[in-house]
Amino acid sequence: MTSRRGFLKAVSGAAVAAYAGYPLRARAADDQPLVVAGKDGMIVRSYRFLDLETPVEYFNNWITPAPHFFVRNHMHEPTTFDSQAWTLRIRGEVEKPLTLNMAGLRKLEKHSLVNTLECAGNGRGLQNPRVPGVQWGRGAVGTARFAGPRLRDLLEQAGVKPGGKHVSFRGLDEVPGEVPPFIRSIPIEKALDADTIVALEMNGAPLPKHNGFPARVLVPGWIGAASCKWLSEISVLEKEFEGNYMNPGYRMPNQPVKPAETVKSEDTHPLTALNVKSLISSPGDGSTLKSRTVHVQGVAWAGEADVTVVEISVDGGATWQPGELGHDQARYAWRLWSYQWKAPKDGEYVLMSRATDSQARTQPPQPVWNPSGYLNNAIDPVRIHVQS
Ligand SMILES: Nc1nc2c(c(=O)[nH]1)N[C@H]1C(S)=C(S)[C@@H](COP(=O)(O)O)O[C@H]1N2
Ligand SMILES: [Mo]
Repeated sequence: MTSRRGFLKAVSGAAVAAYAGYPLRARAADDQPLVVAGKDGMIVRSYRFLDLETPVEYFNNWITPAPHFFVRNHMHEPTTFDSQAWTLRIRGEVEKPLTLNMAGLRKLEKHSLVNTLECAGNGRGLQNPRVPGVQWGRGAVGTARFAGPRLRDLLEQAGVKPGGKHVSFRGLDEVPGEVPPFIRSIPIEKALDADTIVALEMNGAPLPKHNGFPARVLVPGWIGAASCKWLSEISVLEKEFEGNYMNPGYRMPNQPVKPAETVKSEDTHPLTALNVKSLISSPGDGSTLKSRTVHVQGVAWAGEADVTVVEISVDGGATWQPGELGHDQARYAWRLWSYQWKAPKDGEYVLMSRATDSQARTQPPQPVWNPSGYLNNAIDPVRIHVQS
């Protein structure tokens, strides 16, 4: 937890001025976890490199509007956004290294898909004991329609050599000081998948700056970190990229570990697809309801798998009833869900939602603790007070 004083020290002066569009508006008392509301009601988790979280009550649409889409930056966003001068290089284990420009990319067939993007660290701040990193609550997730050419069409133009087994991406973000650049790779199979694209558009408009303008990779169903923003270079590699953001970053222990244990690198694996997970967007945690008729709603997603059922509990997890899934659906996209409930009497209730997917995965009651707080998909309790 960051105290108010600590926070004000951290963001005083330059950082605040740099993000003048994100004024400080609301904050908790000194002993409370820091919550700063920014532009469009977004929660500011970091100003140094902009990290914006979506308040859960915004998750009542299948498509998240761009101003409400979370932002996760590891470094400074690029300062120039000239899509005319912008080029994308393809190099490495290819027959014919290429440099494409925007016009070249627009000539390729456009593929469009709705994808739920979630940061691997979403829910990190809810892990106990606390681990270092951005203390995300629940809202480092969102769903958008992404469109652009298929990565495989680009790779086919360049001609992947038989030895090409992984594909790495580099963006134009500005690397501060000693920090290594944000480069990660994905296996060639996922790179050649018909749904992996170089996205030029989000929700029918050019990508917003914060979300990777003019181009980003979109690796559907996988952790957000796979989808490199401000894309400038694609390299075909013989083996997985070796760098900070592949190892030790974004890895999960093969076996559960306890907080004090150290984990050897060889006992870990890189994160790929997202977990099964759900959230209650309404009613809000801690809210008082004036009616006993309660409309519970939220979202549920499962990465590369499909959500099969969302169950709701109104008694703190003792009993569960199936909710109703929304009509909007697409592979890799979350489902809206809802549940109508009549509270038998006034009082305090604990609501929970629990999603299960086509791989028979279901949400655990408690976070599966890990040293970097990744993929927290624990069932989340929402406390309400009914006072009709
Ligand atoms: N170049 C670049 N790409 C990046 C990042 C970054 O810092 N630099 N952050 C990654 C992470 S960790 C996530 S979760 C997603 C977030 O995408 P968004 O900011 O569009 O929500 O972008 C990924 N792509
Ligand atoms: Mo992330």
